[in-house]
Amino acid sequence: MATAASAYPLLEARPLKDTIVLFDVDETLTKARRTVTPEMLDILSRLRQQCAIGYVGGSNFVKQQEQLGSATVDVRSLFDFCFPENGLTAFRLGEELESTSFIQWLGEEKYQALADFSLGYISKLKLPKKRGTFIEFRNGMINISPIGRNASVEERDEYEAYDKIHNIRKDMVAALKKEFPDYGLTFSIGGQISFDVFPSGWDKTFCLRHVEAEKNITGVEYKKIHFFGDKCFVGGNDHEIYTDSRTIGHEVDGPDDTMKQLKEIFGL
Ligand code: M1P
Repeated sequence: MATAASAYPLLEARPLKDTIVLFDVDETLTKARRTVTPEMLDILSRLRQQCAIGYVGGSNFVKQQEQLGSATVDVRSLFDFCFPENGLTAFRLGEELESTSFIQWLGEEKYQALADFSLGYISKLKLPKKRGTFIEFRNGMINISPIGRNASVEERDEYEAYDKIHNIRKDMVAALKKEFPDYGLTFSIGGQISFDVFPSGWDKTFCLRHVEAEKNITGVEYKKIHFFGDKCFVGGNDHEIYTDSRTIGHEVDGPDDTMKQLKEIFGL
């Protein structure tokens, strides 16, 4: 699988070396859970000749490899910075950085109470369909899905429409907040069928520490940190980084809009 990034100037030699552009994944670089288009890859490649680029997604690395990479292309070769799970796992120029553990932070006992309550809550829900994997245990967070992560694309769409009417996830998040008020957790609805659970503060702004650390590695200080995302509203999983004082936020309405805005801003 291709991993080399040699087709691009060194970070310190890019024409806009004080600039980095970060992207959300679903509905920003790709349609939800779909693969990236050649057109998007082309525009990202041209942008990368000018400045550093990275993505920051809620999903884990495996899913981002599926969506942004391919069987022959390692996603880490396409971006200078890859930030799965909000940057709780991180790669710089293909190399893994120190990762941060959800279970170490929360502890086994509290985690089991949370998992047991969630599974009990889901067991009482009446939904059009239930599938499997109701809790996905990740490195830096857990992901809870009332229908289950094994749902097919069609089942996802059906669930999402049902959820919009019946507020399944919103109500479940409210119940979790009520049950565990002192856990210090954030519950973030970022996709179609699930919500992410992580310690408060471990939202997408978490990745900015890796971006800021570049000045200690190559001396490059990112003074302009652009962020493109679609869920920038309060409660959306792009909100914190979109409104952070360190970033220049751009709200998009799907991948086509991302490409349109990139062309306008960077003259690509
Ligand atoms: O990237 C947004 C979200 O994508 C997935 O959500 P869903 O499966 O509900 O569509 C998940 O990977 C979630 O963690 C992530 O935040």
